Amino acid sequence: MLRGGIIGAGFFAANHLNGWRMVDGAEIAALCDTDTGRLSTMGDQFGITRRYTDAAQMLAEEELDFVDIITTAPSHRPLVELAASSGKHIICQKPFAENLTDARAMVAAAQTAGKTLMVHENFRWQSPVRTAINEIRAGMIGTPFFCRASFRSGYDVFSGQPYLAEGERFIIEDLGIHVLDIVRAVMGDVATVAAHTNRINPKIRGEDVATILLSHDSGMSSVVDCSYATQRSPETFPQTLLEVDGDRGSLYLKAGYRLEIHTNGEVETRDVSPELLSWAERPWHNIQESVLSIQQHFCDCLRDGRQPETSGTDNLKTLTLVEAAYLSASEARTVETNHL
Ligand code: NAD
Ligand code: 89V
Repeated sequence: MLRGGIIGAGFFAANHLNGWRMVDGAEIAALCDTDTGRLSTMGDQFGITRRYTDAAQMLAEEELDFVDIITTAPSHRPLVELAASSGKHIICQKPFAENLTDARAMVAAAQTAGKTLMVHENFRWQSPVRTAINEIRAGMIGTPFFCRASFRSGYDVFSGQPYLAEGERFIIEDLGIHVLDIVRAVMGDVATVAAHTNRINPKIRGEDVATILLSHDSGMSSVVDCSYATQRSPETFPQTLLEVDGDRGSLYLKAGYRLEIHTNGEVETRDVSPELLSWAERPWHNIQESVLSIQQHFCDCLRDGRQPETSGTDNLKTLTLVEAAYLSASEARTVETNHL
């Protein structure tokens, strides 16, 4: 049984703790947060008695195989470097880092330590999205030549995560990052990025609308469009909708978790709704189920000696798309990813 320590007991941490309870092959032995109130609330809720306000002390005193970092981005680099130098395997929440320099240093730290580093980039593990990815990878629609990945919502994310309203960057860094990662999983790596952004909600600092055109290494193209300023009924938060054209058919992940595969003049329709786990609640159940799936993937990879799909090294490519999108939007030009 792998023994893990959690760093960060804030808004999203309960989902990780609930997930870990269901993972085969791991348990959480200790919890750390600099905020004593959050530490005791979360520790009591999940019956974790080994509690720390200092991550270095937790790593020194506990016999841990891995750490699960659930803090916001500014603390990721020091915590990943600390965990790597303490000889632990690492999971780090997205956004992996505030910039590519930090992210590359974090990957290097884990490599030097010989430890596995996975970014908790969970949207490609949402079961509806995963079904779509698997069907495409299995060749159901042939070779894909176009993908549109769309996330448009008016859901109030700021009440649970007030920091999202405060940063200079918002939707691309927090949400677009997930959608860009899904597109990488479907269409492969990206050569150029052209983005346009807007801020519609006057109460926040960053951009809440982004439209991004990607040109892939394969020569094919994708569009990522995301918005937290869209009033729609029914509200689709937190669904990513997909439209993928291939040379032998097309695939649609539509609102309400409806998957359609169009081939040979026929349409196959499936309900691919995520499971409502016992501890989950709508509409977050889609995300909550994916937390468990990516945690299980991490344990399976450690057991089998494989790299996780969203390893630190892999995630550098997703983070590069985020940086490229901001650069493109600010300078109104197309950005080549290999120049970043
Ligand atoms: P939060 O601010 O509510 O919680 C973070 C906690 O970390 C706080 O309690 C804070 O005191 C603690 N902390 C910060 N630095 C620390 C340190 N050095 N040592 C110990 N504790 C420290 O944030 P959140 O909303 O829980 O988000 C955490 C991360 O999860 C963010 O990066 C966010 O983007 C990500 N997130 C991911 C998803 C997803 O689906 N993947 C969903 C929501 C949030
Ligand atoms: O998944 C996330 O990273 C969340 C949210 C869905 C609200 O964007 O921050």
